[in-house]
Amino acid sequence: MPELQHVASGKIREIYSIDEEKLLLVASDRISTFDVVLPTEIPDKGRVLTGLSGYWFTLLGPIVPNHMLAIREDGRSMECRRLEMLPIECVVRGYITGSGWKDYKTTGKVCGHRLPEGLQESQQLPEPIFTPATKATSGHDENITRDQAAELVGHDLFRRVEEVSLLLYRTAAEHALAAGIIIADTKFELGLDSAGNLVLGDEALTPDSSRFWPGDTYEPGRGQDSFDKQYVRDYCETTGWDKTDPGPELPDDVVHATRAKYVEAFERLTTIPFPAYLEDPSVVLG
Ligand code: Q0T
Repeated sequence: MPELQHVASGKIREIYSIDEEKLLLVASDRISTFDVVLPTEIPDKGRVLTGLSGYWFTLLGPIVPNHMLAIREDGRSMECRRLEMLPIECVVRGYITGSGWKDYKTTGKVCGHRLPEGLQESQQLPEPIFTPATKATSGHDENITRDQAAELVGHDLFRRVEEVSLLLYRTAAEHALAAGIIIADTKFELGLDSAGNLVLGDEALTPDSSRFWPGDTYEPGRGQDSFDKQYVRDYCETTGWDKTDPGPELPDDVVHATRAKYVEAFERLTTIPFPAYLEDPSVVLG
């Protein structure tokens, strides 16, 4: 993207400035596991994630407006409205896993939510919970209480952010479950536009911003297989890698099986053949 000014880098994505009002979000084919970006890319992963985000933005647009303006011909770049991003990560959990499971086991609570006793790892919660986190500049986001989040964004806005996040998650998780995918949890990033409207930004409901589990093998009481990264994790566990940077190169069979899982997630959730997306990315925009 030589003509555009680079604004920010994530592990997987890059942001460029288009003009005063617009940004370009570019999703690479990089993949991370155990928090390390691997030296091997997964072909088309960035296109799958951009297409899925575009699909969800379209489907969920009636719940809350979003920053998407267009998906470019390359299928991996989304033109977006610039927003004033809120200083919290809007995490919703429908199942108890990850840092939520860790916090529950030690305190019986997650972000100030008192949960029933006797939950098993990966169990579905009685209802989804909003579990905000701070945006760590380096390292891991830290869970905060709803009261702390309300102090950070203001109490009135907090109530709207929580309500919108829960409704987005419920709607998407129900859609995904019908397609055989459990969205165990997800992270939204919300912002305000120049008129002060709450707007959904970032990527939404992708396997990089959520935990996707295969529905057919779900079983509480243990950690679940990852829908997208299971072959990568399993391979990495065979190598003796110590989970510090740099990670191992992936063999071709793992790359191809993993690409197929991303494409499968796209096709199950959207019911659009992935080649049709490659031909014309606007197919996800309704
Ligand atoms: C942002 C203004 O996605 C991020 O970093 C990955 C490289 C975090 N981030 C988001 C913004 C957005 C969006 N999305 C927006 N619409 N307007 N800023 C900046 N960093």
